Amino acid sequence: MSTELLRHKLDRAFGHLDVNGNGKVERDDLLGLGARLLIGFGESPTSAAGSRLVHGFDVIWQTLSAELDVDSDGAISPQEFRTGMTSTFVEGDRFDTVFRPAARAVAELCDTDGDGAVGPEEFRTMLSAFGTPHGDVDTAFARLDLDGDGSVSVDELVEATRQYYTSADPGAAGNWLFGPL
Ligand SMILES: [Ca+2]
Ligand SMILES: [Ca+2]
Ligand SMILES: [Ca+2]
Repeated sequence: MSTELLRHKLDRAFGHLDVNGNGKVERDDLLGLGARLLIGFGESPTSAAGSRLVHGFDVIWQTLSAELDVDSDGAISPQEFRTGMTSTFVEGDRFDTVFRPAARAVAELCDTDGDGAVGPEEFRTMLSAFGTPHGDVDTAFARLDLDGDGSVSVDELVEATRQYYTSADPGAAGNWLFGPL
């Protein structure tokens, strides 16, 4: 177990969420990330999959601001993020109620043909929304495709998300969700 590893992953996650790069995570960042995913997949925000995603990101923002924004300035600083993510989702075990539905909404958006599996192209579209360099995407996909059949199931993707944000196990496949650490 490595708390250093988890801290490193959370710092990277902060970078994913700070979409406009101003050093803090605000509501606009979450909306921006959701919009990037919708545009990437050509999905309307009012479709069933689109509205699940928009709702999921809204719930995440509501929760992050309620739990993590300790000084109530409407923004989450890197320090607030690191401390709050650990107490709320790693030790506090709130992942399943808050993150899991949003992770599932993202995974289902990626599964464009609805067969329960995400292929390399769909995965590439997802990771480009999170800013992962193109050269790292195939490495990440190979690590997540545990049985090597060329696809990652929606369930595996949701579990990988949980591992990325909450696991301190250096051997967790989900550490590779956004490419090499
Ligand atoms: Ca920001
Ligand atoms: Ca704050
Ligand atoms: Ca597979």
